[in-house]
Amino acid sequence: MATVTLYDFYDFSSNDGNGWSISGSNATTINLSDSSHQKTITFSGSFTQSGNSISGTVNGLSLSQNGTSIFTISGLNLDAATTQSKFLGDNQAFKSWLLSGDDTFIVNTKAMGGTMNGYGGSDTLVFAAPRGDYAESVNIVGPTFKPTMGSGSSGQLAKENMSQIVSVQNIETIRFSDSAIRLDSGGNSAKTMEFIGTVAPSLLNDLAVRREILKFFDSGYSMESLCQLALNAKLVPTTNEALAAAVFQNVVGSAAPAGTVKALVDYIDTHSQANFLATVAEMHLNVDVVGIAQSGMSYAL
Ligand SMILES: [Ca+2]
Repeated sequence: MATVTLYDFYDFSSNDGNGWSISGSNATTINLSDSSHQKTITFSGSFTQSGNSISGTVNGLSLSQNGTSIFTISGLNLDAATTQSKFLGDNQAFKSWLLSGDDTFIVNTKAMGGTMNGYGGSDTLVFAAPRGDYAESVNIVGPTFKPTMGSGSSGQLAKENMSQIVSVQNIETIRFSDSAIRLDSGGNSAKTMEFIGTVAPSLLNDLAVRREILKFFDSGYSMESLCQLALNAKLVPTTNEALAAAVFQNVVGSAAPAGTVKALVDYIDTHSQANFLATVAEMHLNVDVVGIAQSGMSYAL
């Protein structure tokens, strides 16, 4: 679980080239320079060096170019010998390994452009300003947002005060100072909207409710187990007839005909109230899951 602070744009899918050599080291720092002596990578931690072999622990990593910091990574806890071996191997495989956990990427520059790749884990890209500050320049459905979020968690984000487009890959959450967007389309964001749409559709646009429901799915609740929780808390009627009528009204938007209520009650009798709720939710009758897949789901912090 690393925290990456970007002082300039850096594409973690890129290749830094080879020819790195140690330019200085002590018990807490190892500096490496590339063959052109323009880039410096600094590993920080606690180290013991014996010839070319390094042992100990890596806690941080930073890259600078011509004396200007590009990024720093903190929060690492890596075996130094393994890190050395990975670093000397394939360049991209090293970054994929380094960023395989749940990482936070803090944007501390306007010089963003290109691809942000979070690799494995659940990764968050953080912008410093409130979402409202970006309302005219970053709008998830507007002209300056490039709505090409495909399946999974890829997409593009453009800011007016960033002249270039930021593409994200393997980034699950984009966070502003006051709200966030979850990009894991088909995952917990869609389930959150399906659940609210079934249980309390008047709250679909409540960003704080979305946050609270999302927490349940993020912590491992299934749709059916969360529906059971809603029943236990009496968020929905608990007699079969009233439940069937209420859920039909919620997802269809009009009262259910008597025959339909009877058919739904028959379903509940042979399954369960929670199973009925979950089954209806996963039909996403009143939730645009395609739109969520394309644009993500906004929620409150
Ligand atoms: Ca990651």
